[in-house]
Amino acid sequence: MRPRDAYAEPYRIKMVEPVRQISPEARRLAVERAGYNLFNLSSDDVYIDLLTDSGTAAMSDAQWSALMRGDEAYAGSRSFARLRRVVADITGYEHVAPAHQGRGAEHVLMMTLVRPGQRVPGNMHFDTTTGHIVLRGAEPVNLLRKQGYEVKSEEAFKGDVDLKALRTELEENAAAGRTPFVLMTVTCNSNGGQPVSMANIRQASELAHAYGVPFIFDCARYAENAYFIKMREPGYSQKSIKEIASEMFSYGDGCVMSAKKDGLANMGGFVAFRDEALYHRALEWVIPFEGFATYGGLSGRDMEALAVGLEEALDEAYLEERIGQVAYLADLLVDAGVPIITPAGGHGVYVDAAAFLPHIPQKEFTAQALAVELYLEAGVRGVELGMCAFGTTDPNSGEPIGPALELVRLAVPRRVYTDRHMAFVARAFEGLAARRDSIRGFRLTYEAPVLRHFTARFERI
Ligand code: PM9
Repeated sequence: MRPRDAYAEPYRIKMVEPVRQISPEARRLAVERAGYNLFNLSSDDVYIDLLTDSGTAAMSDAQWSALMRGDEAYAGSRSFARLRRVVADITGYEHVAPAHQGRGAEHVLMMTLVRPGQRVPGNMHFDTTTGHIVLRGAEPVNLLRKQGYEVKSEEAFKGDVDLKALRTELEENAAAGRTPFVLMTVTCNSNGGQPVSMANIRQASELAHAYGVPFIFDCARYAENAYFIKMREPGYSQKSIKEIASEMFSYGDGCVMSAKKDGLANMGGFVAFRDEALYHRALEWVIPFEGFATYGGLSGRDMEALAVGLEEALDEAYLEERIGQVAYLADLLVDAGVPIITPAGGHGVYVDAAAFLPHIPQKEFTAQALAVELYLEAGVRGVELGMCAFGTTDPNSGEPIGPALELVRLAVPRRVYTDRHMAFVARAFEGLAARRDSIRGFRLTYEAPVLRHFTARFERI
């Protein structure tokens, strides 16, 4: 990767959205009202919003213009035809059904292919994916290579699946009809936006196919994954991002996408399959839950913006800037002594809350405590990815079981913030470090049965 000052943003800023920082006292009141859950904050009370990179991208002038040609026909929309062509061109999957966003696409996929009692293996499922598998009465099985769980590392592809474990999983379950498909998430969000190598994708796909099991991508951040392959995997440096993406998809049978990430759109998603019969089965779930086959919960203008965004996200200059900005924030944090997952992932920096606040036990929601304090310190909103998002309860003892990693993610929206915003975030951590010993943990006062982190409420211990 070139140094940050060897190039500049490959765009000019044409429009701005004012943000303001409210006072420390106003932040204290706001977070208290929110039950110490940053999802409950009003965005007006947030200065720099790193909650998610999903649906938060700045659209280009080409995307804004494309909105005007949106065809709002209920059936047979030409905007859908355009979106379908772009998706088929990138993925090679001709049979495309739009969905309102990623989880809509996941719902369709799980209802189409998963039966109660089955097991769905993958590198590491995202939380909504896990939720949909569980809601279907099946079991999500994360088979990330053990290197993927190491916080500090030089590994180039920490999103790779453990091929030996995948073989065992398939050996034990596929023949008995317990494996509906293998799901590969690129990049792997849950362990830090870490890339998956082409070699691993190819071998995992060969394994799945050897056991007669389809190989499906969760490709929310596939363009970022392709950029990492170009930078890091031997044999790919001279290939275009599109060529790398096409090779990747050639190993699969279909995909689900939250297009709010590498689609550079504010809303949208889709499922796409190589097999037409599978697509028709999926439509049985698209139509009742998402909408007719040619809009799937999206307006024509959404589909136009998405069709343009999918192509823009393949631009190498854009990807260099995007991934370079995340790496820049990571470098600033490392220089400030903040423990983070290294190497930095594609869409955000993941702070190791357990190492930053070692005095707060995981069952007291260490990462939640750090996320709340970061907001109080500077009005910066990150997101907890730890005990609240991924914790479970031991059915026998009733004791909480924490995930391997206790993280706060600082997700960087695409084309939205400048490097000075990043510098401000890093500086906020210096303030936090100075008073870290006084930071306390939380206990839950409310939790929903699935995806509890979106609506949980807490009180301070
Ligand atoms: N990811 C994220 O912030 C948005 C929800 S949590 C604030 O990382 C993958 C890999 C995702 C993902 C969402 C979804 C669901 C599926 N797979 O949010 O429904 O990272 O469009 O997508 C979020 P939707």
